[in-house]
Amino acid sequence: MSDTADRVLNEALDRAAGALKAAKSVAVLTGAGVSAESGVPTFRASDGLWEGHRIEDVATPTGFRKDPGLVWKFYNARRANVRTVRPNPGHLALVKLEQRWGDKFTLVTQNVDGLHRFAGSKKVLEIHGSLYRTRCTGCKKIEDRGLLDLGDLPACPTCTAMLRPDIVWFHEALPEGVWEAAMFAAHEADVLLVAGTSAVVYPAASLIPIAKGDRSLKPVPGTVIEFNLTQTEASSQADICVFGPSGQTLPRLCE
Ligand code: BV8
Ligand code: ZN
Repeated sequence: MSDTADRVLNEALDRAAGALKAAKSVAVLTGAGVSAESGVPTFRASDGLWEGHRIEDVATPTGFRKDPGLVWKFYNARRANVRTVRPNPGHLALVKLEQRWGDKFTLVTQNVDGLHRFAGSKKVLEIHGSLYRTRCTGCKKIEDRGLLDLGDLPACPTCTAMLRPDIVWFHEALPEGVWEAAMFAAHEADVLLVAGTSAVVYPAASLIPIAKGDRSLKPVPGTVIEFNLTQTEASSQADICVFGPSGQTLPRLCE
């Protein structure tokens, strides 16, 4: 990395460490980028997950109704990929930060790969669901099924109706309670770390203005610190932007 880039990075990290030092409560919003260095493909990069599959076909209720076999093929492939990956130093750094702030630390993730839990994070709000869980289209039972291949049309062991991944698809509401907890954490946060997300998906991305107090009475606006490789929709709202791979930049906060 050039001297200038190095200096800019170190300055941003010093400012981020300073903001964190003064913070009584911290919230984090992560996206696919924090799992990229573990080998989990992101969504909107050139080799993104959506390549070869239109969102409508694999990540909407209509797509599932139309061709549940295709949707299960897509999700079984992602479950197979996640079986082979491990948390990276970015996930582990967030575990350390949680240990420092205890119950004043809330990790909100858009990721469904379970890597934050695998790394040891305790309080993880999975606002888009989880690859590990299935939900029955009949009796609505939600079960943790691990990552085994469930075949292309798995049936509910209780009522034999078709199972679906317990994932929030587009045009679906986020899980009751989980989303409210995420909004509360962002509202209460003195610092919101936004790591590895393009910040284009809503309502997840609205945690950023909520943390800043843009739309509600928040005594002191929260400080938003972005960790990404490049500029995103979050960058213009961030107080500090730390550009670099999160597997290298997040651990610097724990030094
Ligand atoms: C809903 C599950 C209503 C699938 C996903 C305004 C308000 C509310 C809704 C909307 C709105 N505007 C539009 C909408 C509709 C829609 C939406 O947001 N559309 C977008 C595309 C415009 N939202 C919805 O439909 C939501 N539901 O609104 O319901 C409702 C309400 C009540 C009752 C009924 C209905 C549901 C959204 C959830 C969709 N499901 N996932 C699955 O995972 O299989 S979203 C999907 O995108 C993933 O969850 C993913 O996590 C998420 C966001 O993507 P990112 O994580 O950011 O990944 P991406 O590839 O985009 O970016 C990666 C970033 O990492 C990049 O910036 C890259 O630079 C960076 N990076 C890469 N490597 C590294 C790195 N950074 C650091 N280090 C690295 N090494
Ligand atoms: Zn059932």
